[in-house]
Amino acid sequence: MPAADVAALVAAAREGGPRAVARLITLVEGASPQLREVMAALAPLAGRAYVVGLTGSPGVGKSTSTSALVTAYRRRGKRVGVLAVDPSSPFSGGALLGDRVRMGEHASDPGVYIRSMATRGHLGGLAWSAPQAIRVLDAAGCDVVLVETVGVGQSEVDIAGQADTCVVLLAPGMGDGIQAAKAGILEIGDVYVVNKADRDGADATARELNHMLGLGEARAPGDWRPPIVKTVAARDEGTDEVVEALEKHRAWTEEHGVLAERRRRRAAREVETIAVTALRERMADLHGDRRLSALAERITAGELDPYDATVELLEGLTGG
Ligand SMILES: Nc1nc2c(ncn2[C@@H]2O[C@H](COP(=O)(O)OP(=O)(O)O)[C@@H](O)[C@H]2O)c(=O)[nH]1
Ligand SMILES: [Mg+2]
Repeated sequence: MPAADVAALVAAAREGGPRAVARLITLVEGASPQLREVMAALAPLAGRAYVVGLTGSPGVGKSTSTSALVTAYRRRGKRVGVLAVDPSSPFSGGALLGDRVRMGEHASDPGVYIRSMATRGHLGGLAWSAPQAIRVLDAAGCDVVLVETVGVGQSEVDIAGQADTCVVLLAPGMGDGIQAAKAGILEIGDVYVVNKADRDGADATARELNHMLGLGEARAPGDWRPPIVKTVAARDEGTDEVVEALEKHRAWTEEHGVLAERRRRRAAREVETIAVTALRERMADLHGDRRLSALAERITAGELDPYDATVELLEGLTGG
């Protein structure tokens, strides 16, 4: 691909050009040679969007709920970005095909950007590319960015760490209650949604969840108590209550300095990820490198121990 005119792309994206937004995301997720130029151009524009993460087991209704939330925010006149990340899917399409169908109703809406990421095996993984895609949507003027991810706990994308507000979805009859404790979702949810409330067991799931959330109660007055909202996403029931809960949480995080703290932590983690990725790249370049074999020789000759050798090696790696 020929080099992109980054300044023109960013300007077009800010005007709401969907193709410019798509092209920018492609540039940042693919580690293109222009990645740094793009990120530098975006830096002063980002930080305005409200980032909402939605997570939960496959099939609980994340995509359906996301689509309903898009509709709700559009009704409120907000521009919305959607990032659907599925670290478990090796295909760009397969697992997300259903999402594309569900998101279909928003496809022609110029106030909505939808992007799927299923780039497993990418150097640095999604933890590396998701924040950059979020930043593009943010800079493009999205008021809200909804990030759908699968797989709480073992996910490459720690969505709780990437979002301003993290929504954990459950559904009755999926054994979620027991899984919840295991996967540690009781710590990450700012808002809990029991979807599929049209099915038996929704009240029991909500009760169980409430009980489990209550057990960890060591909250000071003024602390955030995650609400539990029951929804039927497939019929757009309860969506307004979810939006209300999100807005409340957002206001709370702003008031208590939590939002600023979360964003700082997010930035720190991002730098860490980029640094580790860069270091790993340089390590990979070392195979067959003379520096490494020279160190190895000194170790086998008893002149150097592996720890001192590592210090020497790392100094050489980071110096350049
Ligand atoms: N009965 C019922 N089914 C739902 C509801 N929300 C979503 N579904 C269905 O559950 C299935 C999985 O939904 P999806 O949004 O793809 O779940 P995801 O894997 O978490 O993204 C789909 O067949 C949806 O139509 C709901 O509120 N009630
Ligand atoms: Mg989905």
